Amino acid sequence: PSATILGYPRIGRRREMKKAVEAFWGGTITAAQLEAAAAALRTTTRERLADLGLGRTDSAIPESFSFYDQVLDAAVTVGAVPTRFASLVGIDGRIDLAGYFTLARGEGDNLPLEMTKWFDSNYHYLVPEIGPETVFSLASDRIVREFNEAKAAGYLTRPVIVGPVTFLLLSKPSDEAPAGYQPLSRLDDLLPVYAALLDRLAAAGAEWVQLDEPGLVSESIDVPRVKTLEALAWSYAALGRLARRPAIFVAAPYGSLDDALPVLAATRVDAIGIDLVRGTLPEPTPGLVDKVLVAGVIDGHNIWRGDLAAALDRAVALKELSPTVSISTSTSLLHVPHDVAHESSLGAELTSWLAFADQKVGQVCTLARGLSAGAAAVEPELSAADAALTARSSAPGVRDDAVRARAAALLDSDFLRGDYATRLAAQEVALGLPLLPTTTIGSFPQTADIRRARARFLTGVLTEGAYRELMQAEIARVVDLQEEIGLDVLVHGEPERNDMVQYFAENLNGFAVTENGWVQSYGSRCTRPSILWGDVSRPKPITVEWSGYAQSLTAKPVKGMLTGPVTILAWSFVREDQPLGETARQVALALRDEISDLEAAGIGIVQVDEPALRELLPLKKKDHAHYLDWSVGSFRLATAGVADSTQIHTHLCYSEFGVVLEAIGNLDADVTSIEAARSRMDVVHDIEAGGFDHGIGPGVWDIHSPRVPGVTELTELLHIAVGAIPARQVWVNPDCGLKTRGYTETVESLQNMLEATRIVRERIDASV
Ligand code: THG
Ligand code: ZN
Repeated sequence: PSATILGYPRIGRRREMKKAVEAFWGGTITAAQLEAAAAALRTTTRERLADLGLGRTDSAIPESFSFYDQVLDAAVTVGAVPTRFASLVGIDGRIDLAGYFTLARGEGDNLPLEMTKWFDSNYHYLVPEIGPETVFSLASDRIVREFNEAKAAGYLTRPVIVGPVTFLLLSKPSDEAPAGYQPLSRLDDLLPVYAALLDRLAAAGAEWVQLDEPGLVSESIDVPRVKTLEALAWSYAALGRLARRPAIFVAAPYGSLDDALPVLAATRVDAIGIDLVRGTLPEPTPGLVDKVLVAGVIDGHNIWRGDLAAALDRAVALKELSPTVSISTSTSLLHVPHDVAHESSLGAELTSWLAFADQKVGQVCTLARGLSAGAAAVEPELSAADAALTARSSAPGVRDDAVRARAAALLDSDFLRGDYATRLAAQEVALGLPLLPTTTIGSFPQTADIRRARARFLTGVLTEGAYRELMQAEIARVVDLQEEIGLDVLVHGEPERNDMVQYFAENLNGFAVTENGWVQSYGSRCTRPSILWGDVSRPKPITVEWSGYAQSLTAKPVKGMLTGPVTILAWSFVREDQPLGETARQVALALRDEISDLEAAGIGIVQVDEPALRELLPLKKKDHAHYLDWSVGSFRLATAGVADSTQIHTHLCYSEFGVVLEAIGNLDADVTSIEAARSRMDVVHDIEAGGFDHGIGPGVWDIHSPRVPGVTELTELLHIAVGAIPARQVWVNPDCGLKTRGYTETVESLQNMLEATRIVRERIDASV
């Protein structure tokens, strides 16, 4: 096909799939009804993509549907079900829909597959578990059935599956695997299953199959590069020589293939997808001239309409390397919302700068015409995009001279606090906290009442004054509760926030929020990323009133709660017309003012959360230093304006701290809370080895499950912490915010946490 996309959103324009899947979980619809809803969505998607210009019968339309996650789909297709879930597998080796969801969500004591971030996106995939006991087989024909379903409706579509190399690179060793086990060692056993699948697809009439291999683009996985390249060569030599197979399209989104490109070019694959948005134009490479090159020139990861003429130029340049070039998106469109036309409140101007999934499909088709018939044939579309870009560059708010002047005048000293020993002494005097201070991460459960009040305020049923009173009543309740439980550092509970990023986006200049711009985060869960389109500034204080109110109710310190610049960027759609570091500085300056106002209002502790610090870490090691420089710098810029006596906290989650441990030290926060309970405090040993000397709160309660941790368990975890790290550095807190928890388990768990702290404090006192 001359035009294609690597994948399309699968949650539904009105989040139909989210609703259907959750209805199935809740028992209100049957598996057959859920299958019917999914089939209806796939039908709508194919029709829509054909209407937008993709070919109906030339394999241009990808079959990229998933009920939950594409990596889980691949695991189930090749029969990689962990032993603890063996009972879900029928005698025919298959797993039904309910069993599939059990792998994703767990059941009783059987924990689900682990969830982690998909490359440098905000999408989470499920981590397959592979060990010597894993028996690979073609255990699901869902992919073949979906192809046949399309065929019956008159479409020749292109099945999509995660490729074998990436599948094993993303897997982790199973519980049964010996130490040092590498899932990649099972490649020879896995390839026959992919071969069998390709044979079945060819028999069904598939002309092309898409194997997603983003694992080739990333270096941040602990397999030596040579091993990855060997696996790549071996896999596609094996699949390439199959007697009966569809043409093979290997897609490599999220960056440059680099040294993997010559390896791939030397195999018998028929097409290679090259990300020309994140990656660069490849050098002439032997073998490439015989491949179809799929030019990923439309950004699948962001929502800008962009420079269409430049995108066409890149595709034309690719034609130097092979005569056969197709136009595509750089990644699956999974990362962007469905349709700009669903937004009514963004304003005509901002809307004209945007392209969501459907608009991007249109752009791909336009460029395909341009590539075959010449730029002149699509001149109106290219110049309309250019005009939008020109208008955008000079639109009010995109550039704010005051913001730029302030950023340009920053001095090195604006990024530096005084030395830690002096700060520690000043904070001891100012705060008077006990050994092993107890606190929470910030949010308390968001009850149905809170959500209802917000909805009523937004629709005008509640006045602002009435809404404020309800939120204040909630804050007062949460402060009382924390005093009763006996916590040392209190929080206001964040009832006023819908989402920790969207809330700040709504209150800062330079951001817009969407009404329907839902993007899948994991499973049925979605977020609505904000759009950061202009220079960022703070029209007025945001959180001061809420935190100040909480502080007025108690003699204990109340911790102010902010979201850090990196996380605000990571979970928004960010402008691409300036370096991320520059945008991060603007956000940091706005937060710096907020922190200064909090300080002036008597708040002596401020937490600036950066859960996404790890997520934006570039996939190539050579880019790490630059990223860590601006990301850590923006945090320091936000926080370095405070007095020595003001205590700065930060919170990070989503594990894999190893790679960013040094950066965590460089944040120079007085106290850092991290996720640790699920790994039984493993991370404290890294912290000990790293010589980290500031305050640290390894989470003792895994808040991701409703389970209440007992006093004995919590005491043991605290002992591990104070065994590895000097007790004067240790804080006691849960793993993460409590927003999604219920009150019953919250109160019980916090009470147990306080009791465990009392026991450990006593033992420490007795031993000195
Ligand atoms: N905020 C934002 N991005 C995030 C998180 C966040 N990305 C990473 C991580 N946290 C993702 N986790 C979640 C957790 C819960 C939900 C979504 C992502 C969730 N969403 C609701 C749903 O789909 O039903 C909708 C929420 C709403 O109504 O606003 O529960 O915390 N920005
Ligand atoms: Zn967290």
